[in-house]
Amino acid sequence: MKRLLIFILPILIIVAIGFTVFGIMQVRFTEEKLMEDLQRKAKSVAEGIDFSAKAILINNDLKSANRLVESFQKRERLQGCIIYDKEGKILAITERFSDWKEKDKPYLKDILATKVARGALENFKDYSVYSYIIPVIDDENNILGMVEVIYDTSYVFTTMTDLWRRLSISLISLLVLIVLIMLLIQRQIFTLPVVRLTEWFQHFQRGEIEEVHPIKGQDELGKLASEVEQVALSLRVARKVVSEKATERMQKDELWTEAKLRDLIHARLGENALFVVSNREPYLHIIDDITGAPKCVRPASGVVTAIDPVMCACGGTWIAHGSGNADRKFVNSKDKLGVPPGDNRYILKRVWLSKEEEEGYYYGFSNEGLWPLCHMTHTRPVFRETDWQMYTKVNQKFADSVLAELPSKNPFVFIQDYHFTLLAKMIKEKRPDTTIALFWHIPWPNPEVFSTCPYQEQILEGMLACDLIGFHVQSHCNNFLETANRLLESRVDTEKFSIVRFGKETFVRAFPISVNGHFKQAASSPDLLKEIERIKKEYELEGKIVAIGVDRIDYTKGLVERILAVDRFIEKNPQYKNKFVFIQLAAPSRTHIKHYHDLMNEIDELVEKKNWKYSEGEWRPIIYLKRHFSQEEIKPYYALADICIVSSLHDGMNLVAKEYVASKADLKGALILSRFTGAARELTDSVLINPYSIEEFADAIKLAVEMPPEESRKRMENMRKIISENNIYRWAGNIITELTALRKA
Ligand code: ADQ
Repeated sequence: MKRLLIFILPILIIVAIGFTVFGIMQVRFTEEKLMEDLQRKAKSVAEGIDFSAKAILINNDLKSANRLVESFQKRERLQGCIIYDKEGKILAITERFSDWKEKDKPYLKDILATKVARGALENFKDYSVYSYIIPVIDDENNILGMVEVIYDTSYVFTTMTDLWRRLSISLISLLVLIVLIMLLIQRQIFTLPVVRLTEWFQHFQRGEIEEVHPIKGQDELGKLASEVEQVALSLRVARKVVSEKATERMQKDELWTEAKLRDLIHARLGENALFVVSNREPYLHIIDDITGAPKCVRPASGVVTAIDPVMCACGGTWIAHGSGNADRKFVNSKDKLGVPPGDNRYILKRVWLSKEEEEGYYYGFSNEGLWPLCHMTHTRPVFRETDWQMYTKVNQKFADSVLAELPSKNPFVFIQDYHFTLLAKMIKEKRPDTTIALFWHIPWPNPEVFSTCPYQEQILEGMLACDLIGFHVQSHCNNFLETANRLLESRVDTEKFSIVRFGKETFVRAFPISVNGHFKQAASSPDLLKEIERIKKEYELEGKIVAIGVDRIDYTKGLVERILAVDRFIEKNPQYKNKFVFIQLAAPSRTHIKHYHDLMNEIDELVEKKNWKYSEGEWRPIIYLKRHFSQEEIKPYYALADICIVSSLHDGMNLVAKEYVASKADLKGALILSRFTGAARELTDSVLINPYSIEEFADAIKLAVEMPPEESRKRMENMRKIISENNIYRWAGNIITELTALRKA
C-alpha cells in the first residue's frame, strides 16, 4: 500500500495543480465577463435616462426627479439612481441609498470638471455595488448636473462562489476516480497474479497440486513465474527425499541426537515451524556493570537449559519476555533477532512488559502465588487480586504476540510453565486449528493444596484448552488428573490419561526432562583443563575432596539445609577438617521478592558463621560464589568436583543433577540427590537423601566421600546411561510425536 501511495501521490499532486490553475483562469474569465456585462448595462441605463434628467434639471422639477429615482426602488439588480445638480449636490436619491452622501464621493468634482462619465465598484454599507455616473450636458455644452445609476454586484460573487464550489467537487471526484482506477490496475496486473503465484507455490511444493505453469506469458511476471516454477519443483523433490530419509532414520532405534530430532520435526511438522512461549528468554542483552558495554548472557534457568538445544536443533520461533536492560538495542522492527548470537539457529521474539506488568504478573502472581503453591516447602502462597489482573493482562499480551506470528494453517505452539496457564485458551479462541502443548516444569500439588488458589477454575479451564499437558513425573500427572476431577466439571479417562471437558479432550503425560551433551563434549579440552588448574590454585583445592552445589538462590533448592549438613558432616567427622571443601555457585534470583531477599541474607550470615567456626589457617569449609556463571564457567567446577550436592526441598526435575552426571565422562564422582526432586525417580544410583533430616544428610556426605571408587564408577556409569538414553532430544521428540499423533487422531 505504501509503495502504491508513492506511485499515486505524484500523479494526484500534478492533476490537482493543473486543475487548480485551470480553475483560477476559468474563474477570472467568468468574473471579467460578468463585470463587463454589468458595466454595459449600467451605461445603457444611465444614457437611457439622460434625456429625462436633462428636462428635470433644466426645469428644476423636483417632483419628477423624485418620481424618477423612486422608480428604481423596486428593481432587483438595478437598485438605485441619484440625480445631482451642477454643483454636485444631491437633488433626488432612491430611498435605500439615502445615507450615501456627496461627501463620500470625492470624484464627483472631477466628473463635473472633465464632463467624462465614470464607472467603478464601490462599497456601500457592507455590500459592494457598481456605480456608473454620467454628466448631464445641455446643447451648448454646459453642465446641468449628473445622473448616477447603482447596480447590485452580489450576484457576481454568488456566481463566482458557486463556480468555485463546482470546480472543487469536480477536482475531488477526479482525484477519487484516478485513485480507484490505479487501485484497479494495480490489483489486476500486479496483486492478483502475485497472490495466485504465491498460492500456487505453497500448494505445489506441499504436493497438493500437480498443475504447472501458474502464470503464462513472456512478460516480466511470466519470466518470474517460470523461475518460481523451477525452484518449487526442486524444493518439492528435495523435501520428499529429506522426508523419506528422515522417516527411515527415525525408524532406526538409535540414540536421540540433535539430527534425529531435526528429522522428526521435518517428518512430523513439515511446513509448520514450532512456536515456543516462555517467560524467561534464552538470551538476554544487558549492560555490563564494569565496562558499560552491552553483552549477551544466558540466564540461570532450567527451562532455558532444556529448550534452547531443542530450538537450536529444529529452528522456529521462541517468544519470551525481553527482560534485559539492553534488549531493545538488538531487535529488528518486529522485536525479533536471530539466536544464538552469531549462529542464528532460530528466531527470538521479545515481548515488552511495563514495570507494573512485570511486578504483578511475574513477581506477584507467578512467583509469590503459583510457585509456592506448587512446591511443598511450607511457604505460604500470596494471591492478590491486582496480581491476578496483571497476570491475565500479560497472558493476553503474549497471546496477541503469538497470534500475530502463526501461519495460516494448523500451527504448533509449545507453552512453557506456570506463567501462562491462560494462554492456550486465549490462542484457541482466535485460532482453534492450533495444536497446543503445555509443559509444566514444576511439581503439581494435590487437589487439597491447589483448591486454596482463588482462581483455580480459571487456571484449570485455561490449561484444559491445551491438547497435551506434560509433567516431569507420573505423580504430578496423577495430581493434575485428580485436581481436574475434583475441582472442575470434567470427565477423567484413566485408561487414556485424558480429561474431557465440554467435548474437548486434553491428554496428560509424563515427559522427564533432561540435558543435551553440552557438558560431556568439551570435558577434556585443553582450555577446560587450564581453567580447572586455575580454580584449584585460586581456592587451594589441591589434594582436597571437593563437593559442589550449583543453584539459583531459591528457598526450594534447600541451600540452608545444605550448609547445615556440611557443618554437621565436619562436626561428626573432624578428620575431614582441612581435607573437605564445599563450593556453592549461587545465582541471585527474583531478588525483588522479600522472601528471596531475606534468604540471600540468611545464607550470607550462615556461610560466614560456619566458616568462622572452623577457621584454621587458610582453610574454609565453604566457598560461596554468589553470582551468575556462564555454562562455560560452570563446566570446570563440575569437572573438578568429587561430589555434587542437590538438596531441593521440592523440585520438578532438577537439571543440575543431570548436568553433573553428563559432565563426568571419567566416571569419577558421586551425586547426592534429594528424594524430593523429579530426577530422583531416574537417578536411583545417586545417594538419595531427605534434606530436612540434617543427620541423614551429613551421613550421606560421608558415604559419598568414602564411597569405594569401584562403586562410584558403577553408579556413575548407570546414571550416565540413563541420561544419554533419555536426553533432551528424546524428551522433545516424545512430545512432538505425541502431539502430532493427537492431531491425526
Ligand atoms: P530451575 O528451578 O531453574 O528450573 P534447574 O532444573 O535446577 O532449576 O536448572 C537450573 C539451571 O540453571 C541449570 O542449567 C544450571 O546449570 C543453571 N544455574 C544454576 N546456578 C547457576 C549459576 N549460579 N549461574 C548460572 N547458571 C546457573 C525449573 C524447575 C526444575 C526443572 C527445570 C527444567 O524448577 O525442577 O528441572 O525447570 O524443567
